[in-house]
Amino acid sequence: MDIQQFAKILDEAALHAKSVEQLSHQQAFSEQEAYSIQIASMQRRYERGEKLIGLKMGFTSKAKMEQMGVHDMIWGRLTDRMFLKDGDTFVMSRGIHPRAEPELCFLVGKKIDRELSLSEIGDYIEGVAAAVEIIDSRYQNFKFSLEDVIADNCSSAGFAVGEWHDHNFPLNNLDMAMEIDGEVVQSGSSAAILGNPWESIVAATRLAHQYGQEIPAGAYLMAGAATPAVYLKAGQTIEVKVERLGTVGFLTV
Ligand code: OOG
Ligand code: MG
Repeated sequence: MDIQQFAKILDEAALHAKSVEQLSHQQAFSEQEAYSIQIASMQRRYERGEKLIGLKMGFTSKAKMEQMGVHDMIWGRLTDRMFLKDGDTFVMSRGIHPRAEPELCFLVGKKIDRELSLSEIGDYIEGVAAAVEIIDSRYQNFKFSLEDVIADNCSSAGFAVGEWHDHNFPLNNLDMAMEIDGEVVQSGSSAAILGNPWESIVAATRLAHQYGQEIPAGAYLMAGAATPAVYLKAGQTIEVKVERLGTVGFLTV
């Protein structure tokens, strides 16, 4: 199979906001190969000047796995082009069929170059914040296999992070809600994220290490959505509210 060719298809789909057929319909490929396609497509972005600024976990909640019909955790890469400041505007025409989902984000304080245990992880993390992720599958109808979505950098398209907070309190049972134009469209608990969002960060260190990706100090780590994602339309105000962590959001045009 041609890793570079698949990487180009996905990169151009994202660049031109034009959906493509699932790659796995053309040819089956393994999870390992899917991560190689992800790296090759990200390489094309780095060559255009995008900078890697963090990693994200996906399918760390049952709600997300059930919504998308997949059954394993995945991880992807976040770049500076995806970053939104709180209150920023997301231009819908930059995406194909963008959706938003409520998350938590962690700030890495010290370089991580191995798998960390739950008891170690707090020492490497400097802060935690309410976050909202924008996902935008490059595949038609937002439909994919696990391998397809990995190759597509886990649908990553944008993310906004609220104010950083100290993390020395339990994160395993915080109310989380997403509002669109002031109406609650999704609500749940941080417990939906692997029972405890710290487990997602442990998994991120394991997977990053397994695939040879160092996590530098200053990196953002998105823990994965607590609820299903919701399609966006132009002219909306999206806000995620997390107990003890506050609010973060963006507008669409
Ligand atoms: C894949 C991305 C999954 C999450 O938080 O679970 C994800 C998708 O749903 O298209 O970001
Ligand atoms: Mg997500």
